[in-house]
Amino acid sequence: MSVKASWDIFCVVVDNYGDIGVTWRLARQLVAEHGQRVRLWVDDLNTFARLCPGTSATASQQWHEGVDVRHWASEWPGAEPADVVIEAFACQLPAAYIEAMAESERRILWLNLEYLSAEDWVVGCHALPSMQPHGLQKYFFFPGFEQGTGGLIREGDLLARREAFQSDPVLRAAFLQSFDLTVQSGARLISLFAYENPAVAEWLGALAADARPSQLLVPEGRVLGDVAHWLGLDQLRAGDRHARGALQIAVLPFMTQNQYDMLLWCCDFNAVRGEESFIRAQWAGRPLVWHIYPQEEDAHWDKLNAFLELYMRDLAPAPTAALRDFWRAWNDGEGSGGAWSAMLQYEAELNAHAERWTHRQVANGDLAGKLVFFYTDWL
Ligand code: TRH
Repeated sequence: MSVKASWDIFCVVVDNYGDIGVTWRLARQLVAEHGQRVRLWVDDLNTFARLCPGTSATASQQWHEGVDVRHWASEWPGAEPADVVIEAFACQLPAAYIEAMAESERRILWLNLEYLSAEDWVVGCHALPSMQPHGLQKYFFFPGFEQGTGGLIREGDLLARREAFQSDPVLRAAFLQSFDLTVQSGARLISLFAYENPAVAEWLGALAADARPSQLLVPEGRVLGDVAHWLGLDQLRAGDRHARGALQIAVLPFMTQNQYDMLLWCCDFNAVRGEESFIRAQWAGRPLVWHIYPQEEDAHWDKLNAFLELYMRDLAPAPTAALRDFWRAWNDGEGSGGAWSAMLQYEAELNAHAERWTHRQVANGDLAGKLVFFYTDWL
């Protein structure tokens, strides 16, 4: 049985949506499924408001879905530390807060929630403590894809909701209709969420030239410039529709996290990026490609290859090679058209594999559950 505790989650929005996307989802789940009391400290409420419409960009305190959301202003207002303190992605806690943790008579668990990686050292480093000033200890909590890691964020009812949605064409049609979309008979539905990516143009060319029609759904974001350029346009915005050959393109508004899940569930193939959308696409049980966040000195390639190694462990050699080629082309900008067409030969295997992978990940447990268990065990 889990203890009911108070949690402080600290999030600095470095750029994009991943940092707040992960912490907001985790905060909600700790409240909804584990009955925990959660404060989420966010330094950038404007970015938060994009994910959570209805949010005030100026309020120092507000409640959303049972989470006490605090603006983490540059001047620290002072606060009694919670029982469990999570600094997300190595953000720096306020010095006064750390002092208050050290002075507290309660035992306070301090965790750094790390970025997601499939590299093999993660299992060895997960949950290790490190000594901090004032005699405090901090534990490094690593999400991951294997037993012995912190798992992935997954809501308890997610798979059931996803399966109900995917098995009911009426739900899919209604969701798409809410964006004024109808699926053309026989068309392949694809979502696209990526950074600026030179691989996009060749890939769009392959889709336009394909015998089977495709409908590409692109929520507003950084990749739109590449799509516009390929179409010969200066810019694109939500609501725009274009067609070239067998390809129809629809630009959608940036949506809520729940809507974005449904978009992923609707599609036959999902192009995702970063960390959070990458995980959500895995829960969709459909083939995907990952535009990994580029890091200095190409460190992201190690992460990408480590994931592919794990993901393809029980996949036959031919689809393995085809998938690897397409992921490489997608991330290094060249050869995406040919690699896409080659990969389509293995569509059936890759579909079945995506579903198998989802269930393998479910068997690893989930991040929020593992955090709560870790705290209960630590007490
Ligand atoms: O926005 P990102 O590129 O975030 C990245 C990564 O997290 C990366 O690891 C980190 O280092 C960097 O930021 C600073 O991609 P990510 O992680 O997929 O986050 C996107 C979030 O946006 C995710 O929660 C899904 C959500 N989303 C919506 O809610 N609506 C939408 O329409 C779309 C396209 C995404």
